[in-house]
Amino acid sequence: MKTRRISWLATVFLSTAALGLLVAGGASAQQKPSPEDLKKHQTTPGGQYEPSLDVLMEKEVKAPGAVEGVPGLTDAEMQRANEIYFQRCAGCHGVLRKGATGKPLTTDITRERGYDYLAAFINYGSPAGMPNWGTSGELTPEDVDLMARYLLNEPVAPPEFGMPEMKASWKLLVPPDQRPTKQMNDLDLENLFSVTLRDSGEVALIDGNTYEIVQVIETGYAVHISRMSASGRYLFTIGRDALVNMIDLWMDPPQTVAQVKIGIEARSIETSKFKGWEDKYAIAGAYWPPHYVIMDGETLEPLRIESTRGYTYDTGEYHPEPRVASIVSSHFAPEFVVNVKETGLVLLVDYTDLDSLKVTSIQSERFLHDGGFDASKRYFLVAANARDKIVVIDTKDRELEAIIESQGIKPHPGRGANFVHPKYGPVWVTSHLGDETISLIGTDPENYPQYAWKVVETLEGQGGGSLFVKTHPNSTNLYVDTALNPEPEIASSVAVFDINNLEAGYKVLPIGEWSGITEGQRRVVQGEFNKQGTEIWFSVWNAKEQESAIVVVDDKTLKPKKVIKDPKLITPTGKFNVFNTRRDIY
Ligand code: DHE
Repeated sequence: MKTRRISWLATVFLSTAALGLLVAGGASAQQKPSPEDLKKHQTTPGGQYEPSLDVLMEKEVKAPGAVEGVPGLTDAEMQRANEIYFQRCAGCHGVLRKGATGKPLTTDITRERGYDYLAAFINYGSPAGMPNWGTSGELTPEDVDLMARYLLNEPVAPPEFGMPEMKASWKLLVPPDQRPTKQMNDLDLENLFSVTLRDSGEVALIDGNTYEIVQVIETGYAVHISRMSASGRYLFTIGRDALVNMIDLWMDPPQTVAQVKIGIEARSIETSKFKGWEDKYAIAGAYWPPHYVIMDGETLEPLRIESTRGYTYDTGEYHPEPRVASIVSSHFAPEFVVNVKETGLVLLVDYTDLDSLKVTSIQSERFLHDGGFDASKRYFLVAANARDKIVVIDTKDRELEAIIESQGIKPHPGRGANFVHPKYGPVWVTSHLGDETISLIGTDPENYPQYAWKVVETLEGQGGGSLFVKTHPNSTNLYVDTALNPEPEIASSVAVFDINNLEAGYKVLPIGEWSGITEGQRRVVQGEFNKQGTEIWFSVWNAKEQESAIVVVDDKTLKPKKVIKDPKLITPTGKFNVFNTRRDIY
């Protein structure tokens, strides 16, 4: 069953605390920790949200050669262990097992620790962040045994994917000279929504006025995000399998005009937006291989690949696989802002001359993930989530502006939310995966210098497991989802704050209940406003074979206005309104 794939591997593997717990006082490595200690080992929502390398996990592998003193694996065991590793472990410990947010698991380390130690660790986890895979029931005792043996063998290096492979995958389905010269359909394109149908490998284009599904378009697997060209004509999607689709919204009906695969695992896509460079280029970032690729904005022809392999900003250690996380397009310079997770570098990639690429590399903080602009679109705020920090980049002066403690555990803003606070002026908001904190950060150094780049206020939300916050310039509400909260009621509802009366706390909108769906987990995720800012859409995200829906909420009355249901609406997750996405309004 291919349902939601959120890996449960977390941070530190060989922590001293856990080592002490397992071997202290000569206790056997497999000795069961006390019930008190076991509680500390349980995984939190913050620890659950780690990359799952779904494409690499399906790669065919063979049993490793025999090594003296190391337990062997059959071909079938190797295949199964590799799947588990890429789904649950690689997000933290790295594709090559050389460490990322988690510690390295190379054979020099694992063989020294030995089978018993590894099996106990996988079974019980550690209070420092390693999930309790065995005792939580996520892995069977057989799987725990298998993974301990797998880790004693050499890792399998996944294939590289360079220009020859990209070029071979590139399909120009409708060349620019065969495309329409004006909009051929009568859709209100600015109020169209591109909705990820995660597990069916499609996006649905939904009319924001009539709520009708206009078109379902085949894409890569589990599209992560949709982004718009500056002109608003082309829609770009990126699948987890790194397949980029370029959809021409002027065609009747809208359809894919070009495709290219830019790697093996990917999450981000963006287009050039600076004046004079509109629609000229697209850029996509990959998790594997670790690189970004600049493409022609009309054809998707890959033009330039740049590797992100290199040195961590702080310790200067070589990192073989720094993943590309979020990418945004500067409005103040002809540059892309590329966030590299493991090295903690923010790259300002100047796209004016692709032959002599100029890249400004800003040292910031490690494990950069998602983020968005402030309301002026000058400052880009991005979560360094494993360090509980928000990094602020000034895209006008092209430098680091600030690094702020987010005041909660594991900030996860999506693109964040901007509003004018009655006391602190313009603020940008993030919620957190690890706890209920919602942090408001002052973003106007000119008019409110005393509040700029400070957490000026924190709100208490429904709980941890929050992924996305949202508001709109025409709204006075701030919406906070809690899609990954372990409590079904919290995961299927949304908290809404009145921006002009934040002290009053939040109201709960029971979106899952409003959807009328009674089966499944009903995770309610990612609010997205319509163009006018009068209604907000939430996905009710169920497993693939269960019913899902989109619930449209009236922003004034906070009542449900429409429930969009359709057999084609399979596992809807992210929704991207053309106008808001194109203008970076959130
Ligand atoms: Fe996302 C944004 C990575 C899991 C839905 N997600 C992003 C971005 C990154 C990212 C780097 C920012 C892209 C940009 O702005 O250029 N996401 C990851 C992961 O590594 C992670 C933790 C695990 C994984 O294996 O992918 C992960 N993400 C998820 C989910 O489980 C979600 C809920 C459903 C899914 O598709 O798997 C999910 N991520 C989203 C959405 C956005 C996003 C909807 C864009 C939100 C927005 O409003 O901009």
